[in-house]
Amino acid sequence: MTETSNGPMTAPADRPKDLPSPDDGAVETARFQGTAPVEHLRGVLAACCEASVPGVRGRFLILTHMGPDPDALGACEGLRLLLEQGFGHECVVATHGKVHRAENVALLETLELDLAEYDATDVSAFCGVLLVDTQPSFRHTVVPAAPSVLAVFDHHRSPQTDDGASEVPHEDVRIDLGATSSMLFEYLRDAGVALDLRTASALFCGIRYDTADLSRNASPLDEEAYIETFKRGDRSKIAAIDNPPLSRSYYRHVAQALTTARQHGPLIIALLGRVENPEHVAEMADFFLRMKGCSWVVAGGAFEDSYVLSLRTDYAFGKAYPLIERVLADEGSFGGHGHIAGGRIPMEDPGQSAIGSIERRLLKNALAVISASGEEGAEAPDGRRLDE
Ligand SMILES: [Mn+2]
Repeated sequence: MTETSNGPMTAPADRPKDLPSPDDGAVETARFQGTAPVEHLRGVLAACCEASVPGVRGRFLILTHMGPDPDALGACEGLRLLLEQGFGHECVVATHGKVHRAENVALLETLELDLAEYDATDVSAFCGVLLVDTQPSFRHTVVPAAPSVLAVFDHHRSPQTDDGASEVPHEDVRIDLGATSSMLFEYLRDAGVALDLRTASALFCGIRYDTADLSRNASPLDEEAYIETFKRGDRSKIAAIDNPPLSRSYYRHVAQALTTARQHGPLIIALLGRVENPEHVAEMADFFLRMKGCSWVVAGGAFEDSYVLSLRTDYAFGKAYPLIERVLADEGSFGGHGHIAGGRIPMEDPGQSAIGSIERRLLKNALAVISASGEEGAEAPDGRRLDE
């Protein structure tokens, strides 16, 4: 999940449209001293096997961030196939945290993914941990103290990649990639492992989700992976995952969001108070971004002991990451890439008054971005209702 990582700060500029995004331009790819990534990984895992005792030798644990999205799940499935079919190891994929979003639940159920509960997993039964679509230092990522993390596959920027220092023997972080699933496609391709229906479908859904069908952040590898995994995937299942049944609470949140949201010039802001499902915050952000005249959306809602924030920008407007940094103004944690960003503010007292004061601060910060950029809409502090 991009929406939970911390990252180095970029200096705010006056106009959000002109802000450089931290993922602009820079391409950081682990090179492994000229060795192909898949061969480097093979060597790291083989060395781990050699150094470990017979009971755990050759058994690896694959983990990702909490509340995994399709790219995280797709990459887990790709890595599972690589370890089992490419390297002849055993592995378990374990997830942490409930999956809420309808598309993600549909992916799990339709493809019948074999996932273990992290909390019910005996980590001492493995000789090493591999992490996908996140990094050990990111929030909302749980890694055991032992065994150690041997490999990281990710496309999110991180403080670690900036200084080049890492204790992970195989760290493949490519911020020029649209999806971690594309990276795992490359490993499987280079290892000569044939994609089965389930893995191809899972990888495809991951690439589709993170690149919006190659419309954003898509590199040539993402394009190749998208096409090849679609060819080999189960098309009726892929279609079913894309149009999942929606819960009644989804429609309740649509109604609530429509009455709560306000338009301030190019911004729609929908701060929903308490929500029944944290994924509805991101869903409402996507929903409002489609409105004509809307260039960016800030949606938020309180779930359990956190206030969850989602920010979206349209393609012409600019990157989401520097905007969420300014909307949060040093509260909580945040992350993002391209036109998507998310944040989370921990709440010690999740009562109505605490939620209200967080929402007032977020609104004030978002309006300050608009007035700094000279956009119309800042002079009407209450904004415009969407049903007017
Ligand atoms: Mn991803």
